[in-house]
Amino acid sequence: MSEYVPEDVRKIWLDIKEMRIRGAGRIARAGARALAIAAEEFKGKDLEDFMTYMERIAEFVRSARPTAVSLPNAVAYIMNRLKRSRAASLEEAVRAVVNAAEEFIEYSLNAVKIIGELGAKRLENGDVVMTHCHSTAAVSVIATAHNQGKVHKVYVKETRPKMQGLITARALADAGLDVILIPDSSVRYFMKKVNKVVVGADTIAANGAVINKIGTSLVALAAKEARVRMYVASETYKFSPQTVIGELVPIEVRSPLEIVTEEWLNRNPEVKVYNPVFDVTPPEYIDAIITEKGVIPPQAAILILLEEYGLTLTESFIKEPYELRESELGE
Ligand code: RUB
Repeated sequence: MSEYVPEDVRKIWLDIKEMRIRGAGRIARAGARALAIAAEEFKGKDLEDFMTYMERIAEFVRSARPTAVSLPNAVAYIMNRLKRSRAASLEEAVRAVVNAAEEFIEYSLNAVKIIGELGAKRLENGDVVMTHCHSTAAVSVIATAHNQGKVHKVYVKETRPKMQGLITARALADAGLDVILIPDSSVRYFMKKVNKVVVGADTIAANGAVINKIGTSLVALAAKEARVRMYVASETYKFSPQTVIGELVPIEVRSPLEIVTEEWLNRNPEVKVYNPVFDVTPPEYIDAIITEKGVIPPQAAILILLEEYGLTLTESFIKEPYELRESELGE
């Protein structure tokens, strides 16, 4: 019983690991869904067994993509709600997990909409935008600004090796924008043709540094040189509480087989292939971080962290349930 992991939870875990589910927001929502499924599929009858089982499931879900902070933050949100529910029966405990997961997912989806509205205010009529990788939050900003008649043209970087730029190109073309897909290596060449950069974030550190898909820091460098404004769209659950206590954000390194074939590797045994998939953009390269709680300078990241997680950082990072502010939805 204690080793039991429901099939659907294993499937979500594998989908995250193998990047069929990807992007920090989607990963967090999938993690929340996995916890709800696990709770509903618990086979035992005892509340204490359930609590132990959920701890183990939480650890399992977190391990799917260990460097994406949105995932442990989503899991912590739900597990804290479970603990604080002081459930007196198994049924109450299951309900507490399912409710918290649904609440997190709803919050997360609304946050993306709010970010779209707030971010679009930073874009002006006639702006030409560049973006990198595929970020739902960044797409929300660009598409909202397009709906408001401000932005018509966007340069989308292909984002090797996994080519997430193709997903972005499709999404923004569907939203009605003129999309120009460009090679990663052309970022400096095209920077003279754009006047705003909008990207997403995997993780935001306490000092305002942004960890996002490899190549983001080069976009930021080129933007700074060309005096192009650089905006990062990020939900607050991507801010990393561990960085407040001095932890560094680990950078995920993936398989060389995302870059070359196995056959090529075997033919060239003396060549090492290294595939880090995120990089760090220092705060001084970022004009603003657009969150669902407001647009902040990167240096104010610590304020978001203190508001969200409190001054005392313990194993339980999230102190209060998120509150939705309907007025910011712009609907
Ligand atoms: C995706 C990536 C995205 C952020 C934000 O990397 O770096 O920019 O996760 O995405 P990967 P979103 O494809 O390796 O997961 O705004 O959708 O949360």
